[in-house]
Amino acid sequence: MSRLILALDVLEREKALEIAKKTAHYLYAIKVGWPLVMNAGMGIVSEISQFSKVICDFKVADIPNTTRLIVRTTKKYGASGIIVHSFVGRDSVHAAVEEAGDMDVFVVTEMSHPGALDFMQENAEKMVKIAKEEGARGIIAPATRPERLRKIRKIAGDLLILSPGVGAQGGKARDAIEAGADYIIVGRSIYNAENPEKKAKEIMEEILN
Ligand code: NUP
Repeated sequence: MSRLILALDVLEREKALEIAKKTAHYLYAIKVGWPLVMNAGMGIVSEISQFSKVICDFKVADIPNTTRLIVRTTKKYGASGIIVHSFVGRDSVHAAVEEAGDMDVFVVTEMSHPGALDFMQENAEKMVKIAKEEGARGIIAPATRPERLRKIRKIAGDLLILSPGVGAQGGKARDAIEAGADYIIVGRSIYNAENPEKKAKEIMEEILN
């Protein structure tokens, strides 16, 4: 099975659907975030859900009640997963997992960009612990820092690790898999490629077991 997740951060509904349909058979899931939803509406989540798993990257960072409302609405549109922040605290992650039911919750730990060193890195292990103890399905950890990924893998137990930062941010897919990622998230390298389908196939093959 594919271990590749496409980050579909394009701004037009038609372009999003075209790339999604052409690449879906090489993917584990399609990740949809604010850039696409703000332009195409939440209906795009339902449309893509017809032929692919959709993970909504909403990086929810709010009080438990608001978190519940966002998670419930995301589920209503047919998403198979949602990404939430954990720096807001255990109660918000708890609310997300409880409200999600059979929808997967993925918790952000240390992010992939340089700014993650300002606050996130020193708290990453606590965030992994919260994800584990609150019953999340997985976590997000950086392909840009394989050594950190390796460390996080050691304490993550059964949690799935989804790893962004490959390609445009400088990380390498194979390195991230070797450091313990279960799935690789790739955006620009695929959707900006001349042939997104071919590129998705290439990366998918690179990270086959
Ligand atoms: O730590 C994170 N880093 C990251 O890049 C957590 C994320 N969710 N992302 C997302 O992954 C980011 O918002 C984008 O949707 C995708 C990476 O895209 P690209 O750098 O491959 O274009």
